[in-house]
Amino acid sequence: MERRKFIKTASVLSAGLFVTNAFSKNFELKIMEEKADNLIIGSGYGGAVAALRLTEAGHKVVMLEMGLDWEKDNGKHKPFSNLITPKSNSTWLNKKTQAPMMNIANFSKKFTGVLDRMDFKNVKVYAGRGVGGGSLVNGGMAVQPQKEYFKEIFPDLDVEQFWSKFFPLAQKELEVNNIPDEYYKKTPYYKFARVGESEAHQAGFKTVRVPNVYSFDYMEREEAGEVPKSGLAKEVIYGNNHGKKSVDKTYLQKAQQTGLLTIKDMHKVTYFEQTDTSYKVYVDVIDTSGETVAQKVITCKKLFLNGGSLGTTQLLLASQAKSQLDNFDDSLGNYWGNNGNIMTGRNMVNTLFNRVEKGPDEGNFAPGTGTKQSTIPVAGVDNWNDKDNAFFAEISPLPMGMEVYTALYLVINKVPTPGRISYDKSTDKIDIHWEKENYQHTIDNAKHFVNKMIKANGGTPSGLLWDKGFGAEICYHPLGGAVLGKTTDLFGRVKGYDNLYVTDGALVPASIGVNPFLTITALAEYCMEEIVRKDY
Ligand code: FAE
Repeated sequence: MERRKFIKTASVLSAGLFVTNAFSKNFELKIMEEKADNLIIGSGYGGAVAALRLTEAGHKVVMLEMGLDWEKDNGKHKPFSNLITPKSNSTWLNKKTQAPMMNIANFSKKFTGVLDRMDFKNVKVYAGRGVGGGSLVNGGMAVQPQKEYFKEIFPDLDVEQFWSKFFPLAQKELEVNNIPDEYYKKTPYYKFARVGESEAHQAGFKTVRVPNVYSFDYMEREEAGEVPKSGLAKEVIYGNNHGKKSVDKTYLQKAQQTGLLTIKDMHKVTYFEQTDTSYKVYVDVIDTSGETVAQKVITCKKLFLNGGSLGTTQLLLASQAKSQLDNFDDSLGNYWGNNGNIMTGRNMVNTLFNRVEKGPDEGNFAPGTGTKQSTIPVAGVDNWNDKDNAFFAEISPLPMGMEVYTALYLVINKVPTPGRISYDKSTDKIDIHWEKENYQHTIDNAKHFVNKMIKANGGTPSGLLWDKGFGAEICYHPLGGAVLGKTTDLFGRVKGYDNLYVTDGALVPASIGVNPFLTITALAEYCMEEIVRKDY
């Protein structure tokens, strides 16, 4: 019905003209027809890699993004908010912030802010909105997975080629760097991480230092007072105003320099259909309150879906249902997972005296995790090789501007039993089927970790946070739904359809064992190399 409504109006149009959509609930809604050779939906990691590799090879690209281009009109909707005093630009179309904790801010109006949360039974999925996608809101941790686990997840890929070519390429293009050891050891802003590492060692765990896309050169200058502060001024999940190399500053900037990339923000794709030689893509153009102000039908030769795990899977399932696309592989919507995400914490108050006397680093520390904390994580607890309790725990900051005596962790686990995404045509919404069997092991592993930390260092679980201290609902790393080698071929070409591609987090089946964007970028590089070479 919706499709007929849209097409009936659009079919009387010639390219580029406006008309009134008399069938729409909004009487004055305009519909436009446009054309593109290559259309990319979504401007996160997958979309950014596709844009650079296509434009570099001389192909014109139009990219659609449902969120704002935060840099347009001289950054009119910036600065981004910090964690403590968020404004409406922090949050995607909600009058209250939706962070994993500390949601005290209310706004008079909804705004197309930078951080979105999509709530389902048992899981709340976070995503970045705007040109740059998740790279705008994430912590920048650029972690390479364990080789053995990568092999297990992608048995058909040439692992050596990934290690020698695609991971280094992704690291170079994303401008990954490491925190200098000297700086890490002396700055008060990383006391929380040093304490975290030291306590983990006391508990018998191994820790690793983790590369990041936040410029540590910039951060040192922040601390010296030479440049405006960002990572050292509580900015991260609501966007960084400085310092972080989000993909709008790397891949997309390079693609734009070719002169062949056009990015259209505030363009929310609803579904697509196939004609004999092309795809017709249906788009709602929205304003900053989320209202649809115009509609478009964009006809393209090649269509690249890069809306992230949930966005891409929703577009495929919605198009299957509304446009009778019957050739998709049965795996579509399956192999979804939260990368084993669970947040947990440890309350350190009763460790105060321990720490003063003989605490970590031979008593160099005053108690607690510090009043000054960088928002950019650089260390993790690597327990991946423990067969019974395999996990990787990011040592996360909790920059409240005062000593909170709380250690915070984002724990990443395997996902032995993946979930599934379904689509309901009557509501035009997806659902995630995610039950205890999918995530109970993440709670068990997090308990094992926190209990060992408490035994060695004192403290208690952070009972006031989440469900008795274990936030198994919080998902920063949605993965899967249109998986490589199943819903697509081994290079991201959607099975059953020509000229239709997926090159984002939807390709990764449920988990990758570490924070995922470096892997998503490397996979996109690998897919695009083949697609540019063979399909043009
Ligand atoms: P993504 O970056 O989500 O990009 C998809 C884009 O498509 C978005 O801009 C959407 O607005 C847009 N879009 C979706 N649907 C539509 C539509 N229908 N029409 C038009 N546009 C659409 O996808 N990962 C790490 O590796 N390290 C970290 O430190 C880290 N920290 C994180 C912290 C937070 C708070 C969050 C939320 C995530 C974090 N992640 C981290 C995860 C990482 O950002 C995520 O895996 C990638 O961004 C996924 O990349 P994709 O290209 O798949």
